[in-house]
Amino acid sequence: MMKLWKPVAASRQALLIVLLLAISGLHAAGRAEAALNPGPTKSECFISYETQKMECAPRGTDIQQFITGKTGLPVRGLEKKDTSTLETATLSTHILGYIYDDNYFAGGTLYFTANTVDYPCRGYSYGFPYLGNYGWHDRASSMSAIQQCRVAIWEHPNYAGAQYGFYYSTYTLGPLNDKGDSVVFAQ
Ligand SMILES: [Ca+2]
Repeated sequence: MMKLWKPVAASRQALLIVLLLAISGLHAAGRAEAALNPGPTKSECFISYETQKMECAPRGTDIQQFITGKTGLPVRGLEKKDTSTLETATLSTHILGYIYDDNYFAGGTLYFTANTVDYPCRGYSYGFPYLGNYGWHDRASSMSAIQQCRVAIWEHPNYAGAQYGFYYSTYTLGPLNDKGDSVVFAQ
């Protein structure tokens, strides 16, 4: 028994060290990935047309409360499916639509908003001239608009180069997949 004990103890110790090394390696890999891919994948972000600035909250935050907290206005348009019954007549922050990291409306999501009394896009258009300002240079792969809006994306900043849209929603950006730099929401 004594002869067997030492080798077993040694191999257990070795196994423990290997496990610890593996775990610390996984942690290091996780940190590296987080450093390379910051922002929207870890959070919910919206861009206000009025300020052209992006505000982000940790993923899982109530986005309606978060946007209201930033704009000081009630939020309309988060009800993605039924847009016909939305009430207006008070100044509100309206969701215009979304762009997504991946095809089929998946992955990181970026919200776009505008403050208006009426339905947004009814006679108005809302431009966001450079997605690179928000970490979305050549990144979007699908997009959707809500209420009475449609959305288009352009290859370059300031609505230059190839255009894809306008669409109410599109699960692909076709030739502009991972190549879009500016968007407009309009009727
Ligand atoms: Ca993408």
